[in-house]
Amino acid sequence: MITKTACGLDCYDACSILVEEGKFPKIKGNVNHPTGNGALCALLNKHIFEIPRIEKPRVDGKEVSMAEAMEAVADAFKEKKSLLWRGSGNFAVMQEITNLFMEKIHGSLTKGSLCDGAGDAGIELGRGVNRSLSPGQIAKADTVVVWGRNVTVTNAHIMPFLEGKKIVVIDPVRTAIAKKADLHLQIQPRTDYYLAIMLARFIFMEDSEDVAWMDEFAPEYEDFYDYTREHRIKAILAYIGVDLGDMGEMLEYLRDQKVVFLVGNGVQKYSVGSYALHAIDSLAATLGLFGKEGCGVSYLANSKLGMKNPFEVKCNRVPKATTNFSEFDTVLVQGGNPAESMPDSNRVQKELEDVKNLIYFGLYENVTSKMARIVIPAKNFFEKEDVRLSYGHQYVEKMNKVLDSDIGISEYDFTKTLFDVFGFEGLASEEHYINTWLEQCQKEGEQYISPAYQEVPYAKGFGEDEEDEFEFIEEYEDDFVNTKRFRKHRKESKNKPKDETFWLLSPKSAKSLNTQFKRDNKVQIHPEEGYSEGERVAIRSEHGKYDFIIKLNEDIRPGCIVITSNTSGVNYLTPSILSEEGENACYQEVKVRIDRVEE
Ligand SMILES: Nc1nc2c(c(=O)[nH]1)N[C@H]1C(S)=C(S)[C@@H](COP(=O)(O)OP(=O)(O)OC[C@H]3O[C@@H](n4cnc5c(=O)[nH]c(N)nc54)[C@H](O)[C@@H]3O)O[C@H]1N2
Ligand SMILES: Nc1nc2c(c(=O)[nH]1)N[C@H]1C(S)=C(S)[C@@H](COP(=O)(O)OP(=O)(O)OC[C@H]3O[C@@H](n4cnc5c(=O)[nH]c(N)nc54)[C@H](O)[C@@H]3O)O[C@H]1N2
Ligand code: SF4
Ligand SMILES: [Mo]
Repeated sequence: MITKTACGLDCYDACSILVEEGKFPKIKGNVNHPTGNGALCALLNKHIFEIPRIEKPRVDGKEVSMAEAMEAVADAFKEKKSLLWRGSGNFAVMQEITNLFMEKIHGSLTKGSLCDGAGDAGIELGRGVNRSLSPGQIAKADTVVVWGRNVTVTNAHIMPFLEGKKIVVIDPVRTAIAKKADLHLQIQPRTDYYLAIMLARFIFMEDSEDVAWMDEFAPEYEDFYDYTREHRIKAILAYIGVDLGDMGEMLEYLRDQKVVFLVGNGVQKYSVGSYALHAIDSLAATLGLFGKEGCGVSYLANSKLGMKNPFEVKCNRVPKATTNFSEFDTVLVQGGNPAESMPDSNRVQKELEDVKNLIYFGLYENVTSKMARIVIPAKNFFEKEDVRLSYGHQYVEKMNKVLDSDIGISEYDFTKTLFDVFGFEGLASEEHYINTWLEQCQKEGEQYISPAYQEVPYAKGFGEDEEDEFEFIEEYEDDFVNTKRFRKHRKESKNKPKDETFWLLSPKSAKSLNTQFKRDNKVQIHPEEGYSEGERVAIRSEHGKYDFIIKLNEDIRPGCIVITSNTSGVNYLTPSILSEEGENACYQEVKVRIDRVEE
């Protein structure tokens, strides 16, 4: 018999999966799914079944039964101050059911994000709500601008929708798609805001703006034009690392045609991340790219838009990216690995050490699980019922339990056990919650679709009720280049031939899902920086230091290094700060130095 489920990993694609039951169940992609092509990625084909699971619960280093471990969890939650810090190791909706218990004990949850929060905030400033642009619409574009998204690695199932299009890539790294693109602007990191503003200014200068559309939907465009003119062309183009020729070429791909900007996480891992998205949206509005077939800006969409969340609770919330764990007696880490995935590992690990009861609820051993007093193995997404929404497309999948396992406990059963021990009332059945999510969806035959889905988003207008105008960006203040730490780097390098600090880029890896699955130990750098393949180096920032092995790569922009997000130690280098909007982590708001290590 063949059963259906969907991939629960935090990924744009949210693939539908077919499972052939039997002694050795076989999994494969669902060819009949609107965005699937029958193939799954290496994470599912290989790594997920190779990595050893945590099989037995532990309390104070000793293996115990699940019942004993859950008793210890319940005792820990009798302390005064408790926090639930949930990661995105499993992206399905039932992860959030533990909120219901936290509300009952007046515990704390987190707000903000490690991931897409800054960009999301920038989109809301312009459009009011962050709607999904369907792959079907992307397929109708003439030009697709892949802007800070490493599509072949993180979003492989979008590739068939890009076939035959003119492709422009904006990325400091010559990624696989950049190599095949019609144009690649290998810009300096953290300059996307400027690039978008410059392009908008040029569009106005050559009268290519869409006046008819803006008169109706974005009437403040004269002010926006004035705003773009406050930006000096020559100095800014030099800062971005492009010239007038590049700009001219780029305009060829934007002018008088259907354009989609496929924007990823890369542009917004900064304090000013929201401005990058707001500026890109403002450029799109100048070109009249909203509310039309084959046009738009696609970012990680708000997958819960239009849905009533049964796990929405009123709790105190602390910022996720800068959580002070030591303020709590009990911390439940669920589906995450903050000791490695959060910025500023030195600070985070010290804080976690000070927590009296650190509970790790997850699948795999990692730095967080090793530090925990109580370890609860979870069931993986094949072993429980759930619902998968997607930030990359509009389709919603029911996730069925397709494998049996003696290992672990589901989030529903974990919550139910705690409700029972504490004598709390009001937890409905698992089926009730699953149905609550599914019943809100639109349906096309058997296929569930997000209730907020619109074939052509923003056709009537902006905001939740589609009655608002588009709001252009009108301010940008950037302290980073004027801060002490930045000046210090420049001063130190004054007497040397060149600036010896590097931008630290930490994109995703094809072999991992953040810190799940294969880990790495490399730093990638352009050969002209003078290091040798295999050489061990110490990389340091003002936040910490860690050793990595050099891997030469001509595709990296000089002045930058790449350490993928699955690399042990990368977050010793990153800062505990929040983005100006969206309370997001700022993994790339840092410059680093490289020291050779004598061996
Ligand atoms: N330097 C740098 N760091 C980054 C980033 C970056 O770009 N640069 N990216 C950031 C981003 S975008 C994200 S989203 C975060 C992700 O960071 P986290 O949310 O901390 O995710 P992971 O590190 O992948 O850890 C996920 C854990 O979830 C557990 N897990 C998996 N499935 C289940 C389940 O069904 N139930 C339970 N209970 N547990 C489960 C696994 O054991 C795994 O250890 O990392 C961030 N970290
Ligand atoms: N295989 C795999 N797939 C994944 C994940 C994974 O870990 N592994 N993680 C999932 C998660 S949690 C997320 S959030 C998504 C994110 O997936 P993406 O949106 O693709 O984000 P990243 O991989 O972080 O970075 C994307 C690109 O941005 C570029 N970049 C870096 N800095 C800048 C900049 O300043 N400007 C511009 N224009 N580009 C820049 C990088 O070089 C990189 O090519 O992927 C998901 N999919
Ligand atoms: S990780 Fe992404 S591409 Fe791979 S199977 Fe899951 S949803 Fe599909
Ligand atoms: Mo993410």
